[in-house]
Amino acid sequence: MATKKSRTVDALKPFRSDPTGQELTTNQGVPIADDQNSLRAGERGPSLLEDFIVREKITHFDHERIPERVVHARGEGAHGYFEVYKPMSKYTRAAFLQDPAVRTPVFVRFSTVGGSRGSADTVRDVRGFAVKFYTTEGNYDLVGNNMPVFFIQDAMKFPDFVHAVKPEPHNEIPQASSAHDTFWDFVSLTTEATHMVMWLMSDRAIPRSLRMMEGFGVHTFRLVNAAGKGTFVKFHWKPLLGIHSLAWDEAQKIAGKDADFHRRDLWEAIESGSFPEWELAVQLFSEQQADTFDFDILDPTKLIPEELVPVQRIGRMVLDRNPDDFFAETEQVAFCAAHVVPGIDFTNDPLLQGRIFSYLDTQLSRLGGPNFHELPINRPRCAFNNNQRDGMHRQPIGAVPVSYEPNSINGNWPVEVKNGFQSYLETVAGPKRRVRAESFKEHFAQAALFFNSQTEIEQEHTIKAFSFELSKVSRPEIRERMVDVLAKVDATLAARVADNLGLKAGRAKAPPKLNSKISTSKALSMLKQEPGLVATRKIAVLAADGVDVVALNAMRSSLGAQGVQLKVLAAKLGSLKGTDGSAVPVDHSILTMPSVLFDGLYVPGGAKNIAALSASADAIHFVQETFKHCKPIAASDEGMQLLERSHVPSTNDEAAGVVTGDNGRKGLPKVFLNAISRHRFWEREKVDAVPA
Ligand code: HDE
Repeated sequence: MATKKSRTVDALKPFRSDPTGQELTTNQGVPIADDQNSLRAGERGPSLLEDFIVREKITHFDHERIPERVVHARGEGAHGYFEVYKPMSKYTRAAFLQDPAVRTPVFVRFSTVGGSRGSADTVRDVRGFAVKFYTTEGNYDLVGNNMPVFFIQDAMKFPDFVHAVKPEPHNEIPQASSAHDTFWDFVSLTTEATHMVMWLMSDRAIPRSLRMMEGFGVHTFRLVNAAGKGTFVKFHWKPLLGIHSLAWDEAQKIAGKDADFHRRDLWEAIESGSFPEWELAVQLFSEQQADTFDFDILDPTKLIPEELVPVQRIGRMVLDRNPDDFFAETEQVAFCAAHVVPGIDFTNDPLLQGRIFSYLDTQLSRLGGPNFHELPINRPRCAFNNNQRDGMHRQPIGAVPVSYEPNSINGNWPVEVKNGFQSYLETVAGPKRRVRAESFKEHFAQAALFFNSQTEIEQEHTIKAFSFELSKVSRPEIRERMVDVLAKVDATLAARVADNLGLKAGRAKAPPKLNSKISTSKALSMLKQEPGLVATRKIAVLAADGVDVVALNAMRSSLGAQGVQLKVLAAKLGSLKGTDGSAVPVDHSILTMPSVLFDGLYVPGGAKNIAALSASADAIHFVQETFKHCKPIAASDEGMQLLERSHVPSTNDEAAGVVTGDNGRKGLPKVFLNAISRHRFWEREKVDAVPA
C-alpha cells in the first residue's frame, strides 16, 4: 500500500511558456510557413474557407475577452512574499504564521471598485487590496480594501449598492464615479452607509500610490489555535512608505494625462528594485472584550478604534516581482473570501457570510467553469487531491480508476486528514428570521468619530468632496436628503455643504450625541501619521540650454542617495547644453509629462536657462500647478526668478514647502529632502492668487 507523501510549498512550479528559439505553429503544432497572407483563389481573388490557419488565428482572437469582474474590474497585480516576525501559535495554528524563517509566496491584486477594466486609476473610489498567500496548508486569501469599513451591513444589499454606484442604467454615465444621482439616492436612504461615505469623501479615496495606502480585512475574523481556542482578529496592512494622497484637482487631471498612473507607478517601482513593503498587523481581542464595546464587532460598518484594541505588527510582505503576463496572472487570479486555512475562521458578520458564497460563484461565469483553481496563478503550491472530476477545461489526467470515497480499489486514497480544517466550535441557536440586529442600528457615531479625528485640512477636503459630488446630483431632493444625513454627523459639515449646494444652512440640525467613549482616534487621520520613506518620489527639473549643471548635479546626488528620482524636463527630447558646456540628457518632454505626474519641482539657475523658461507658458503653468497642488518646490539662484514670473512666492519658506537660495546655500538639497518627506503643504490651498 502507498504511504502518505508530504505537502510542500512549490511542489508545483507555475507553468510558464517561452517561445524563444521555437518555431511558429498552429495550436495543433503544425508549422506555419506564412503568417502574413491568408489563402486565396488567385492573387486578387476571394479567401478560401479551407484556410484552417487563418480561421484558427481569428477564432482564437474573437474569444480573447472574458467577462470583466462585476466589481473591482480595474486592477493590477504583483508577486512577493510574506514573513511572520514570531510564532503566533498562542492564537492560531495557521502554518504560515509560525516560523519566521519561512517565506510564504503571495500574489497581490490592487483595484478600484466601480470602474470598468479600462477606467482611470486615480478616480475617487475605494481600493481593493487582495492578497493570496500560497501556504503549505493551502491558499489563504485576505480579500480586503484600503478602508476599514463597508457601505452596507448585509450581503442582501450588495447588488443594490453596486447597481447604485455603477454608471446609471439608461445611459451608462458616469464611468468610475460615484458623483451621480443613483449613488447618492441609495446612500442617503441607507444610512448605514454614512460612515463609509465619510471615508470615500476623504483623501483616502485618492491615494498618491497603491504603495502608499493601508489595507484592511474589514470584517472581524477569528484565529483558532491548536487547542481550538478562538480569538477575534481585525487585519491591517501598514505601508512603509506612509499613507499619502493626491489633491482632488490633481487626481482628475491625472485621469486624463495618464490613466495608468497607479499601475505604472507600481510596475516601475518593482522594476527598479524599490520593492513596496507592508507590515501585517492585527487587533486581537476576546469575546468578553467585544461585549464591552458600544458597537457590534459583527457590523462591518464599524471599526475598532486603536485606542480600544492596539494594533500589533506581526509580519511583513514585500512585492518583488511584476507579473509576466497580465491576463494569465492579474486577470485570471481568482480571490475568494472563502479561501481560509486551518487556524483562520469566519465570524457571523452577515456581509462576510454572503461573501463566502459569492466569490466562488462569480468565478464560474468569469473564468468559465469549476476548474479555475487549476490555472497556474490560482493553483495551491502544495499538493491538492480530492474526488472531484470533470467540468470545463479540466487539466490533470486522473491516473487512477476511482474517484469516490470509500474505495478499496485504490486503498481509499486520498485520505481524510485528522488534523485538517476544523470550524471553530461556536454554539449557535436561534429562530430562523430575516432580521437586522438591534446592535447594528446606530449609524452615525463612528461617522462622527472619523470626521472629528481629521485635521482641519482633511475636514476641508471632505467638505469639498461632498460639495463636488452632490453638485453633480441633478435631483434637488436627493441633495437635500443627504444634507439632512450629514447633519446627524456634524453640524458644520452639513452647514458648509448645504451652503455650497445653495441650500439653506438652517437644514443642519444640532450635532448628534455620540454614544462612543472615544471622541477622536489619531489613526484615522492620514496627516497625523509618520510620513514614511521618500524613496521613489519623483521630482521634476525644469530646464533649458544654459542650465546650472553644478547645482543640478549636487541636487541629483543628494536626492538620489535617498532614492528620490530627479527627471529633467525640457521643451524637446535630446540633450541640453549646461553652463559648463557639458551635455545634460533630457528625460522627458514637458509635452508628455505635466506637473501632476511628479511629487515636486526643482528649478536650477543659469541666466540663459531661466530666460528661456520665463518665456515659456508651459514652464510657468508647470510651476503654478505644482504650487497649487501643494508640492515641495526648490529653486536656486536665477531659478527663483521663474517662481516670481509665475506669481509663486519665491522667498525661502520651509514651513510652506518652498525652499530657495543663492549659490552659497549648500544645504538646499537637505532642506528640500525634508520638504519632500512632508509630501504636501496643504496650507497653501489658502493662497488663491495662483492660477492653474
Ligand atoms: Fe467583494 N467581490 N463583495 N468585497 N471584493 C468581488 O469577486 C462581494 C466586499 C473585494 O482583485 C467579486 O472575483 C459581495 C467587501 C475585492 O480579484 C465578487 C460582497 C470587501 C475584490 C464580490 C462584497 C470586498 C472583490 C467580483 C458583499 C472588502 C477584488 C469579482 C457581501 C473587505 C478581488 C470577483 C480581485 C471582488 C462580491 C463586499 C473586497 C462579485 C457579494 C466588504 C478586493 O465575488
